[in-house]
Amino acid sequence: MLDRIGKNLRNALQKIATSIFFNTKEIDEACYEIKRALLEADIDLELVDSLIKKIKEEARKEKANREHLIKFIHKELVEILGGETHEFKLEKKVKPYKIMLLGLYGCGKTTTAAKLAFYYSKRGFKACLLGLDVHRPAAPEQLEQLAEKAKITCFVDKEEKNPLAIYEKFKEKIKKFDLCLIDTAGRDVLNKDLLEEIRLLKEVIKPEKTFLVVAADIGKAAKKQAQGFNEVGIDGIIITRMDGTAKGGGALVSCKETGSKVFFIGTGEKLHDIESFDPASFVSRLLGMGDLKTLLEKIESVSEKKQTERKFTLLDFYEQIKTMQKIGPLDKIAEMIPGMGSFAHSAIKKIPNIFEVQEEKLKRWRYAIDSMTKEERENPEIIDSSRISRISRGSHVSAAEIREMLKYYKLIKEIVQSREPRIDKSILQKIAKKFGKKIF
Ligand SMILES: Nc1nc2c(ncn2[C@@H]2O[C@H](COP(=O)(O)OP(=O)(O)O)[C@@H](O)[C@H]2O)c(=O)[nH]1
Ligand SMILES: [Mg+2]
Repeated sequence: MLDRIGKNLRNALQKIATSIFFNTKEIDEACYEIKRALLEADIDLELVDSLIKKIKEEARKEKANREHLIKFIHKELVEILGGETHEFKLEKKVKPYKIMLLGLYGCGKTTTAAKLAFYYSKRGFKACLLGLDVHRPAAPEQLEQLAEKAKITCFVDKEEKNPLAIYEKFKEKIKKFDLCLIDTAGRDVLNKDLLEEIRLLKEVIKPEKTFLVVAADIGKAAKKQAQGFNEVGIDGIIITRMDGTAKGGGALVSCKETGSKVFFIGTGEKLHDIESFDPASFVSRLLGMGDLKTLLEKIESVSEKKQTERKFTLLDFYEQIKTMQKIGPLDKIAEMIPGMGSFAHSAIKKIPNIFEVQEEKLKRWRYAIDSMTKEERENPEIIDSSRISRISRGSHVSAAEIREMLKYYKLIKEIVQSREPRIDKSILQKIAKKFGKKIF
């Protein structure tokens, strides 16, 4: 899922981010790729079409630009894949906190029970497993094996055929644990028999939470399952096998549509292949932008400021460099800088070390900035040799280093302020000349 849909979406966004002319043709091409990626992920055609329509409308708006559009696409994807940030929190007060897993045959209940027990035991909860799958002959052994690997206490009964009797048998023992993951039996299809069994189990055991487990491969069919199981009441969904199929997108969308939240996703067969699901960071990762949020916010604030005062102070510069250091790597940043066309982008990549300022150096720059007057910070152009000597004495930073910082400042200022008009060849040639590098 992540690999494929992510790659296709990333291509589309790259197109937008690095387009030289922000025109209809480029937007159409990007939209076509987004559409293809989402359909491949088994997301409903109608939904995809309405998203594409929204993107095109947004792109036509007067204030539209690359950053805005990328942010818009991100926001819309988050909305259809899960909406607001939500997190499942275990309450330590209830003991044992019982989580019951439901689902059809082969969806990953048993594996997920063990994964979750492992997940929470690593987070300081004393967890145990309770096997109530009396339908599959090998179910207790499978759970035991997984429990052994995870070093988790496991309660199973290989003879007993009544799940409630098994529960009664271990009821007292599980009270010693913070958390008990309950594995239940599935069926080939969702039928009355299964729903009755679950209803009964829920009534007697009264689990704190009941999660439906679905495999990502079923794509948009997850909707029907989520609706069906909701008859007995579910508190959330876990989607497994997100690693093996592109259809996870469809599964996520369908779950969202039923009003159930997806709390975890399974991303492999191993015990640690489970992660808590947060729509916003999931989409950011999908789009290959580790910290898209921070970066976009930064761009936004810089752009807003520019519109009102069109000033770029040394402190802005300092913050910019710091953000770039945090976000890295360079090529990703370059794509996101306002006004950075693909031409400028590829040229910037050829200038080594512009943004790779060392932590130590950055500290000394800060000392120098702190030794300046307010006027100097806001209008670094006025800093001449005598001012440099004074700042150097006051901050114990060498004059050469202050000069170097001012050189960087001018460069970044040029890039940041060149949004309208965009960076063109002449600016890059100027930059190249300053740094004595041949980049063309
Ligand atoms: N690749 C992958 N395989 C998984 C994942 N979760 C479960 N499986 C596999 O799916 C198969 C069925 O899982 P199982 O837990 O036995 O399903 P159950 O019948 O619902 O209990 C097993 O081979 C698991 O190893 C996952 O997140 N990724
Ligand atoms: Mg099982």
